[in-house]
Amino acid sequence: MPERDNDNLYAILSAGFPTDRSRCCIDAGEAAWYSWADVERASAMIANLLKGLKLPAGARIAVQVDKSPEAVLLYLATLRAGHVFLPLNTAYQAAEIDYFVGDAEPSVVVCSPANLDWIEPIRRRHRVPHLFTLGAGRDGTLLEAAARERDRFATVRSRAEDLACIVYTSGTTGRSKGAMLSHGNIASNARTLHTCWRWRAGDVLLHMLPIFHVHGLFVAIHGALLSGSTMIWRARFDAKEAIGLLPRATVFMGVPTMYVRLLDEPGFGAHTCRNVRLFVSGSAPLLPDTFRQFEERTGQRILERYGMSETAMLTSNSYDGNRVAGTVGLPLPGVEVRVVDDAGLACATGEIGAIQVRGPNVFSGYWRMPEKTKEEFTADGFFRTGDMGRWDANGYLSIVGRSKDLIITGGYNVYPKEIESYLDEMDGVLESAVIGVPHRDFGEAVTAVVVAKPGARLDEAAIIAALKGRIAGFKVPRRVHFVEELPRNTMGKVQKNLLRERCAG
Ligand code: MLC
Ligand code: AMP
Repeated sequence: MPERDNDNLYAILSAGFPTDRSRCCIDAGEAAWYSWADVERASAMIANLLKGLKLPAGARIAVQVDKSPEAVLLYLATLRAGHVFLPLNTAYQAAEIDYFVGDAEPSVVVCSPANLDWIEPIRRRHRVPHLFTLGAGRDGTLLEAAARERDRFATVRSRAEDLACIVYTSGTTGRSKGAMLSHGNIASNARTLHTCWRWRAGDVLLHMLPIFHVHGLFVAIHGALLSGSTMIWRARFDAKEAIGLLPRATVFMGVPTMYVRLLDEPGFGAHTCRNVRLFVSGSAPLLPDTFRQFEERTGQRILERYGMSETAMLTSNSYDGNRVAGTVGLPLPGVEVRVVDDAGLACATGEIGAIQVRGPNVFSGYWRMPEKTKEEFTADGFFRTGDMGRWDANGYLSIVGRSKDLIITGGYNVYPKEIESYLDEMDGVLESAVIGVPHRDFGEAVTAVVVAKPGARLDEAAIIAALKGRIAGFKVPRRVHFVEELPRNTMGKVQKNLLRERCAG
């Protein structure tokens, strides 16, 4: 029975589970098939395991595991037990994980069995009390331990303002910040999208996104759970596999790279999408050309929406009305979005300004960074997104750039400063600048421009090789260019726009 008066996100999501619990919730092919009853029971067992650890209030459960249905169960169990879920990108390497564990001070770390060798020393260094493993093949110590637990669990009562998740976003200074999202923040967004995108019983979501970011974890999964819809579950995106599975789906969500890759497949067309009622794109700009080609090939207009880790979703193109290429649509109900000039005054239609937002979905602040949090909010409580935008005459928002120095590659964010600091540490490097240049597949490609120390001989392949294995692969520059000096303005600031022009193409 749905629980009343409990703002725990799991309690809210589970109110949408179908009455017939024997139906399919997660269909991961031969790998695994979970009914709604299985999801309830298995998440209860993991929640009991967590409860037995007697963790302090607000304990963080840091999770870096390969995508699997069991990883979702761990997420739901963490919510049910009233702890804080902290997902981590599987591409992160030791130095990156060391930072997150040191900063978040989790009580539990869950990692892939394959990574145990290098995660164990990190756990010891930061004195994390509990470490479990969870593999994509239902292996690892987490499920072994949970197998001994009861399969019923009364979901902990939570208040809307209680912390549910910490999602780390890369920081402009190179230091990642943990965005603190409450049960209420996430639930309000889930309910809004459920209504706006007309989720209904009988929908089938093809889920091919990673689940360590808000797109795959919140936007996609919550819509399916709240409407009692089946998820066809795959560990990663593969265009050919997607074409085989799409005829069974009614909803698909992806980053623009996935749409570009689908269009590159000659076998992709209207027939593939015959049962799909909604294609959603987000996390990076969808080129109008991709939107148009997609419509030509399939007859479907992709619905583009805009959001971020700190806020979940903010705007969406219309479900029933117009979907306009190159725009991210209208503010979602209950979300205030404004575009302001340098003086903080509202911009006129067509005028470019900074995007600021306020609403029940907006996070409360950055983990243990009160000063940074203060800087990012205005006196009247609007969050400064760092994105630049403009309204059109119909109230549709376009994102035209970013005030933050950020590269988005295939839907992943890379902050140049972080990569520059690794480059600058290298022998023979005097200084560096990292930029994003247009890339057909990834939208933007991370590109480094390096100045060598006098007499030093540097090599592109050697620099790339030195970075691989130290940082996540998507952050490693695809190209390294060498210059005599970096172009600077009169204030001494590197003119990245000039570098972007020179390195494009
Ligand atoms: C992988 N690689 C990338 C990359 N993904 N390089 C640049 N940008 C990326 N996004 C690199 C790998 O390191 C590897 O390098 C090589 O490409 C092949 O790796 P792969 O794992 O086989 O790549 P692939 O599976 O093809 O991945 C591409 C992708 C994936 C687009 C499917 O990146 C992806 O799933 N992106 C989605 C990101 C996402 O969910 N973002 C949501 C953030 S939430 P090498 O050198 O080893 O060969 C958010 C808020 C919001 O932004 O609004 O939603
Ligand atoms: P993240 O910090 O990973 O959550 O990334 C959020 C950022 O992704 C936003 O601040 C935007 O810059 C960008 N973003 C998300 N959706 C879109 C979109 N539809 N179009 C353009 N940029 C987007």
